[in-house]
Amino acid sequence: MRAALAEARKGLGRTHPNPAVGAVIVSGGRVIATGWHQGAGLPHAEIEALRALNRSARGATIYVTLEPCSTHGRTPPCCDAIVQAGFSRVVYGATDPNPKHAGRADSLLASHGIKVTSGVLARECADLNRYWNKWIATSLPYVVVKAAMTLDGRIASHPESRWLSNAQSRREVMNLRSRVAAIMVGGETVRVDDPQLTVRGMRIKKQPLRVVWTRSGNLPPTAKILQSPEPATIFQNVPLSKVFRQLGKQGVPSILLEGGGRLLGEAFDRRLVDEVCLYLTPMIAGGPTPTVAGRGASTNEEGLALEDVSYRRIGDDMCLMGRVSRN
Ligand code: AOF
Ligand code: ZN
Repeated sequence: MRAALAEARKGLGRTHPNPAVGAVIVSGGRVIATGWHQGAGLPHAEIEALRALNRSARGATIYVTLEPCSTHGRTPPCCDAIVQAGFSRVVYGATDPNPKHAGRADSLLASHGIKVTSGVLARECADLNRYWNKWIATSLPYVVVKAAMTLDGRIASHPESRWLSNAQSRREVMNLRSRVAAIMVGGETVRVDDPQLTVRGMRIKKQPLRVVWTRSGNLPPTAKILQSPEPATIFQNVPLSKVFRQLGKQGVPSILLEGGGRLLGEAFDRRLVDEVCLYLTPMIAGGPTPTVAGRGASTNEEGLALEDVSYRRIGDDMCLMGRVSRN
């Protein structure tokens, strides 16, 4: 299953609005084929592994990170292919949260005499697709906040900030961008920072959709985000929850919010954030540019608690990641 997870990771960020899935075929204790899902409309991981197999699958075991699908979507059901190929055993990790498939594979495969083991490394397998898991179950995108800030919580994104010269932090941000379907900023960030919001320095299949949330609609026509590769989508004067709902319906499973303070303030005030990724630079800025503005919390209890928090050192910077606690 670890090998199947490694296969699945190859698809991270490339499969929207489908999940990243990996599969490994094993016979006589040896891996005889591997496969991963490369994009919506393309064969599922199980089929990719079968295609890579240069012999019969009869009697073999297939390991898949996600429960094999059982109905027709853009492609035929993998359960059928597994039965036809003659596998004697299926081992999968996460149950498919897609209501069309959820929990149906076990009895379907068992009725053909196939031994099924589920839940192997289930946490890792589900975690890999945590963005997609939310979207497929709710039609709402998974919202990640990324911000670079000083120790006193001020925005640290201006070009001269030391953080931007930290090559590793930069690479990580590109990596994060490459895994989401859309990147969004507020109008003020466009006016002040004029960001490109593209993935650079790595090979990707498609640039994420770029989105601007603005109250005034007052954006400089020369702004980079309004130029190539494709002009940004602009939402003017639309409540944020409605923006997310609309993007979710359009097939955007994940959104990265990159500031500024007003956008993040609104997102946190309305409890629309699922995960945060903060880069802290050892610098005190002071002054009036909070990373997160908005109404804010008046008590600690009202504040948003994070869980599954990790702290990583990157040179002199620190990267803090955590998920918004739903309790
Ligand atoms: C994938 N890749 O390897 C597996 C998936 O429209 P389709 O035919 O591509 O079906 C998409 C659904 O299939 C998806 O929502 C998920 O529930 C299931 N399994 N999907 O994209 C895969 N195994
Ligand atoms: Zn499938």
